[in-house]
Amino acid sequence: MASAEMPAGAMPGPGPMTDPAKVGRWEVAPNQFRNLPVHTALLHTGKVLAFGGTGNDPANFGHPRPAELFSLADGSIRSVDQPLAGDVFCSGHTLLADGRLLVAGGTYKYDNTLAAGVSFPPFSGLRQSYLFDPVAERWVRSPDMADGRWYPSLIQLADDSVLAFAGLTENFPWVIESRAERFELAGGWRRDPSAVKWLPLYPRLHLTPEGEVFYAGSYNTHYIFPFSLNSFPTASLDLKSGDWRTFGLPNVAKREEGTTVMMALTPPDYRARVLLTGGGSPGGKDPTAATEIIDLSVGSPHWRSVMPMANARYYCYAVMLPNEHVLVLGGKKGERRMVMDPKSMTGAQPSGPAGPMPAMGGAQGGLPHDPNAILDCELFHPEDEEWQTVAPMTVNRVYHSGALLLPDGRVLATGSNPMRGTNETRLEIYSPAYLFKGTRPVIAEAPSEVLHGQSFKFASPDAARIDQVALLRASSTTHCFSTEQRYVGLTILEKSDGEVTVDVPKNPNLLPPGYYMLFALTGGVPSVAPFVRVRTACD
Ligand SMILES: [Cu+2]
Repeated sequence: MASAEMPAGAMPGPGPMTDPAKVGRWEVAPNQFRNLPVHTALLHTGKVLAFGGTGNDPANFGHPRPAELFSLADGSIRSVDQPLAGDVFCSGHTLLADGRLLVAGGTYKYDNTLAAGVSFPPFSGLRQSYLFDPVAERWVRSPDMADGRWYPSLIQLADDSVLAFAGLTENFPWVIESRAERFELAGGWRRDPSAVKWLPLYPRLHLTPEGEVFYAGSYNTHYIFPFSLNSFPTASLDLKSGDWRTFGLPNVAKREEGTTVMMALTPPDYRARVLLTGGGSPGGKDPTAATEIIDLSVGSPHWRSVMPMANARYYCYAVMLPNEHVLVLGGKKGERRMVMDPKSMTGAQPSGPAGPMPAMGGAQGGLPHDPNAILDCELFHPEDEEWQTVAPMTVNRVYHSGALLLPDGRVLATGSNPMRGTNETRLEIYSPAYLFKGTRPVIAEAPSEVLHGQSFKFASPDAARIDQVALLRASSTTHCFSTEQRYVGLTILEKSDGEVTVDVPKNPNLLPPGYYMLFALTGGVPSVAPFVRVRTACD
């Protein structure tokens, strides 16, 4: 019998680890970036912006590499051929209410030398800031910050102002900046006296429904002198009073290069819970699988240990999915520094398909596999607080990588920079199991803008079957986290023939203004999401 006619039963069927309806499936995209995508953002125009400035390569200093745009519609990638005056490598960023990306800080100088042979700290921070306009697809320079910031976190607040926290400053003594600065489109940057605190580099920050800025106990502090790890307990800033409430260290406190995410905020109570997982101690020692949840809706919030991941991960990403599950991907166990020693590799991976020649120096695309890199991905199920191992990636994602939810319900993984000048430029896209479970509901038509505190209707031929509706924030990410990733469930008020009516929460701290993906689900299977702009009635 010719193999083409072989009955299905004669072949081994898909096992639990290969059945896409159970574990999903990864696919490497046909095109790849030219430059290292240290920073990525999902734009409401259906493109992913990727940029890395000098991309951790001092050879590029003085001529940072251009940003690139990956089109979700046709998979093409093009450069934004617009040189910037400053180096946005290791900047902070967040999307604004109008869909522009605010980028601030970055690299002012590589490899500072304090004394002969002593390099400390290795970087100093840029004061510049930029806005990327997704419609014009151009950068516009914004006013400078008062302080340089290398590894800052930017967080958008309910009024569309942005706070920049932490970062190494421009000049000696390069202290980790304790003063936050606030950005407003109308007035640029000013120091914010209500937000003073020593925070580690790239503090994982989340805006709570109560309007507080919550520091979730993970960071990227390679250099904690003169501060000890114990100086950075989990804490929450009341923006009105300027007071920080501290909640102590996580149960496993060494969380460098770990990740945090605000879990799904769902009606009626929209309880705020933050998930913390992965990380380790500086240099990649003590990688952990430990996972903890803090419930910010209770009187005395505290970290509660839950089931650990199957893999310890130093560098990893958490991506909120439309069915409330959290996908964790990437990272590695073992030391942070990876030697690109052929003897330590387990066979070369196929390099990416033919395309434009990569432009940066050093090894490109198709990097060999580091045996310490974790290819298996894991899904956290919030209903029983258990992890499920799902389909493995084929491309390593370690330092300077990224991951974003896409409006079609898939997840994009980008970047990886195991050592200077060695750049992973392939993109790999995950289709979760829910895309292999039958017909997806369809949103035929939705409003382009909705208002806080008002209901709206969207058209769907599947209206009667829709049992879950959620807004997921279009977000930007770098260095293992995103301050703006957010899942806000909507109450279904009415389902009629071909139409669903839902309620938009009134509270802009719960639902900060900006672009969201509107997902409708039936039995956990999501639609493709149109972008919807959430506005406050008076903005
Ligand atoms: Cu970095």
